[in-house]
Amino acid sequence: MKILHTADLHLGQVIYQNYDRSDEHQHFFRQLEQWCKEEQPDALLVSGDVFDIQQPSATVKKTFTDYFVRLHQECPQMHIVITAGNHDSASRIQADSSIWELANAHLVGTPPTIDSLDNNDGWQYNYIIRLDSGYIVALPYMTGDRRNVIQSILDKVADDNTMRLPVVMMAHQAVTGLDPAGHHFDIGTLRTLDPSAMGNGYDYLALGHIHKPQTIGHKEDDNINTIAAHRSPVVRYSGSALHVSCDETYPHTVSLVEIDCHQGKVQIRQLRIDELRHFYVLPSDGTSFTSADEALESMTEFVSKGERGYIRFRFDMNTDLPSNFGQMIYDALLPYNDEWRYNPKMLWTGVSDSKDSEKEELVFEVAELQQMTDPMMFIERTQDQYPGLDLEDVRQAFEEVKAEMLLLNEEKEVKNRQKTTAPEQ
Ligand SMILES: [Mn+2]
Repeated sequence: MKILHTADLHLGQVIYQNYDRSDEHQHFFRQLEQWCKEEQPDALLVSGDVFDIQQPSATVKKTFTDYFVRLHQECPQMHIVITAGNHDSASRIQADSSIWELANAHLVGTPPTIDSLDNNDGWQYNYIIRLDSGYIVALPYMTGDRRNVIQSILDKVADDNTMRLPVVMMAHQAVTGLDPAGHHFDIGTLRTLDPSAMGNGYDYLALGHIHKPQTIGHKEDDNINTIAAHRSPVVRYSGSALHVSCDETYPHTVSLVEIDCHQGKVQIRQLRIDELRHFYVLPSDGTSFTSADEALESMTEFVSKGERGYIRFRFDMNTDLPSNFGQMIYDALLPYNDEWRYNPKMLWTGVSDSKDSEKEELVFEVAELQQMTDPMMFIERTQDQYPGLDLEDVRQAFEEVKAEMLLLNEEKEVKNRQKTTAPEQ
């Protein structure tokens, strides 16, 4: 069984509040198409975060359709499997699934629930795609530990798999042991699941969510030029299609995975993605600018030598920048028609002369915010910005709201039960 594994496309991403990345995505899809044609995989897997936001614009939806229809036309035998990530709307991905079946594409948006286990209607088969060469278990983004639900699906596969065909499972999940390089969340706040919570019975777990390509427990796979061979089971992040932020300084790849049989050998080859725009930090020699003029001059020279990219500056902490510095840079880049772009989040080095100049801003990543279920976590981490706030008061208020909501829910349930037990008319 041969698969191409990618994830975290983030179609429609707007970077630095300003820049549309559709040409960068187009550049990625051209490469993906070429790889599909050359390698003829049995399936192309996209493990979640297809879109950057839950309700992408009509233009972004059209590019999604155009790209995947084209991939299908070029490789009609290839199955395309797309699952929803935490950035996607589960129900919107699911809503289009039946029409996509006509293009040999399987879209899975809505996850199974804990209650699914009480059902005996074969719900597990909604997540199982049976190919001639093996099985794909397509799990979209789920919250919490669902190991019983997942195992129940894998057990159905095991029952059917008398020919010992390879089993690939997809998920969008942070697992223990991952390297979060390039993400803003620090590992303490990231909710990770132990890989054992993903059940037993798969040979390759095709993960999405973390943007750095990596095989869990096999650091040596970071070398993108070697062909890795491991015994089943293998747990791997393909990494994202584009550099989603400038902090992702490692190369991005698509994983080409071959599995000989169930519980057999898993071989991984990485296909290096060429980026349309690279991320640059100036000065490129590792020093820091000490004046706005110096930065502007250096940038003008730098961009005249290349075609396109993202520019970010490194300044000494004590540099006095004019308040219109950003505007100066945007103006200087105007003739380049968005080919050269500006990342206004600067890097600061050195020690500040004055103690009160707090230049480091607290930043949350979107994915981290979406996974934050406790509002107190957010408030605690931003409390510096609200000096007058009594955290105990706020905590108390949330507790009251929570209790009130529980009560309302109970009342609603009681009413529903009364309705269903009432005799039929
Ligand atoms: Mn994600």
